Amino acid sequence: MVTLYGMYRSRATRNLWLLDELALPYTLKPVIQAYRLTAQGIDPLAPDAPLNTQSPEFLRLSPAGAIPVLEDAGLILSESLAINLYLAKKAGGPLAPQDPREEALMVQWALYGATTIESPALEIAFASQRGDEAQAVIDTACDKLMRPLAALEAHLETHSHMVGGRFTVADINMAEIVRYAQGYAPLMARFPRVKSWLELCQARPVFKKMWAKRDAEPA
Ligand SMILES: N[C@@H](CCC(=O)N[C@@H](CS)C(=O)NCC(=O)O)C(=O)O
Repeated sequence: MVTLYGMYRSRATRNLWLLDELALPYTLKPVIQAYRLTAQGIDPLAPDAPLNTQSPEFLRLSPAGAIPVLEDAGLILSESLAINLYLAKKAGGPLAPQDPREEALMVQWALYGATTIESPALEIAFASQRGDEAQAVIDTACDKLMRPLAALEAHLETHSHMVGGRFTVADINMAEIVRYAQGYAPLMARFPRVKSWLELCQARPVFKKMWAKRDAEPA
């Protein structure tokens, strides 16, 4: 059985969503972000602090000090998108690449999402939780997102899904990246195909179940 280290309130959601879609058995070992403990006034290195991204025990597993991390029979894998591509291939089936061409496209979209969309989308997610000065941050992030979201919109004009004409790990990876900007309606309104593809992905029962568990986790 694989072990996933992380929290629902982290990028581990993309792995938890996929694991449940694949019906792969797993253990979720809670590891909280150190900065969240600090924000609660808890020293992440205190002997009684919960296992966190700066705990020596966790850093021995993954020196990058970030969640999620996957452990599978001696394989230690970080990077949430790489974890998902690995899990899909391990399980096989319709969510996995069927051949090297599909795999290449899935890697392409994961890298595109990670390098062009994720950071500005996260800026929107974080800024939306803040106060007055946030609009300037959101506007700058939206500017950065225009080109990559237009590329995604153009792709979805001629494709029902990211790869292979069916729901795959590539949809989960991209949906979980674009989700960070989803709350900013004026941006999403400019990309109607992206918006409806994302909503379709999130209408899946497995996503909804995963999201309910995320909501149940303390903020
Ligand atoms: N590119 C990495 C990013 C991992 C990452 O930054 N994770 C955050 C939580 S979503 C984290 O663990 N931060 C811990 C910290 O900064 O202390 C991935 O996709 O897995």
